[in-house]
Amino acid sequence: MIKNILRLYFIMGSMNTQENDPLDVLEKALQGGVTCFQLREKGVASLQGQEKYSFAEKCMKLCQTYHVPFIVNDDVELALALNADGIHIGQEDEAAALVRKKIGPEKILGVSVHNVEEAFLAQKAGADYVGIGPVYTTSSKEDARIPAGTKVIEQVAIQYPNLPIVGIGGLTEGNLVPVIRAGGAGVALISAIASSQDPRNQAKQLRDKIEQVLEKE
Ligand code: 3NM
Repeated sequence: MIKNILRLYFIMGSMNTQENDPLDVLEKALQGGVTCFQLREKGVASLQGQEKYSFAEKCMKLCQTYHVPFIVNDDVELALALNADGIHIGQEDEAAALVRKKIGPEKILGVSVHNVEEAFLAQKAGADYVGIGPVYTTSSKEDARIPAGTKVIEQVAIQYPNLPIVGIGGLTEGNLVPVIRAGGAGVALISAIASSQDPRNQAKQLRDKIEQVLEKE
């Protein structure tokens, strides 16, 4: 179940779409076939307070229209206030076990990890999936680590075959195949869709590519 929603995992904040309307980009991405959406309203120029809440609510409603899970990055209070489908946290955010306690057993919990040990701890704390990256160089995360290729994905997939993995960082239609071959259930990406002039078609092409590769695995 979780593996299916990780196939094409779109992440975006209102600051990621340049001159385009972020809600329009999100709707087109949903029409193109993204399987999950994470609101990552973070960093310079991100919305705060009531503006953030209101934008998040609009994103969630769009996701509901297209029956796509809506995940909130790092803001447990917002996720609970909206009754979002889940939350995604990094290693620097609140501890995963505490977040699991706050959100209860039903909501999706994703945790960013960078090695086998962190993956083990995330699973133990109740994570439904782990995000592993950056696979390639990314310009969408200010404090991104050094790109690690697909090595960690492969190691975690071998050690924990039942823990769903999504690869992240610099992924495009042209370079995503190794992530799936390494054992990733899917790819998470921001700019490939958010910076595209044709997000619907871009999402569709990405989704088609992923389905093709998964069929062969
Ligand atoms: N997390 P793009 S890389 C949000 O390595 C995020 O954990 C990363 O954006 C990690 O698809 C990243 O534009 C940014 O490279 C991904």
